[in-house]
Formats: sequence, structure tokens, C-alpha cells
Amino acid sequence: MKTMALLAAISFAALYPALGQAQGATPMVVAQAMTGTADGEVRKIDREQGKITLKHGPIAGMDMPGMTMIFRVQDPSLLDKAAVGDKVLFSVAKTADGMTVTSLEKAK
Ligand SMILES: [Cu+2]
Repeated sequence: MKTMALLAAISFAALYPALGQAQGATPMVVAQAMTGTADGEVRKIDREQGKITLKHGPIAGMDMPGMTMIFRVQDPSLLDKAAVGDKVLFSVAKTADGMTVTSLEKAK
């Protein structure tokens, strides 16, 4: 397993400069790929499962276009910050468990 981790680290190091060149002015795009922010509209709230369905716009910082999808929420209290139909601004992190909403607030 140690070898695997080392290999992963090495290939990452090799990948960074290559991607930086390919992407021109946005060399940080890889470093930011695991978190992002977007606006969205609440479609469904599942308190039992700790999940929220959002119709979201393109997620800045992640390579994800607008779509409707289900997110986990990091903290169940986030589900109390908005109701179905509300427009929201949210932050998301990509974890081993999937896409997790880390912050959420009603858009003004
Ligand atoms: Cu999505």
C-alpha cells in the first residue's frame, strides 16, 4: 500500500505541470477540483437520510455543469436553512462518500 501511495503522489506531481500547461491560464484548476460553489434551487429535502436534491448551476471549481442531483449534507442543520423551492447558494466537497454540501444559505 505504501508503494501505491508513493506512486499516486509521483503521478500527481507529474500530472500537475502537464495540466497547468494544457489549461493555460488556469493552472489551479486541479488543486480546486475537490470543492466548489454554485447556486441552486431546492427540489427535495430528505432529513432522514441527510440528503438534499438541488437543481444546481455549473459548479465553479469543479468540472460539473448544471444539473439536478442528490447531495449529502455535512451537517443536518443545513437542511433547516432552506425549504423546497428556495434559491440557494452552496458549497460542495467531493469526498469518498460522494458529493457533500458543506455550507448552504438562502440566496437573496
Ligand atoms: Cu451535479
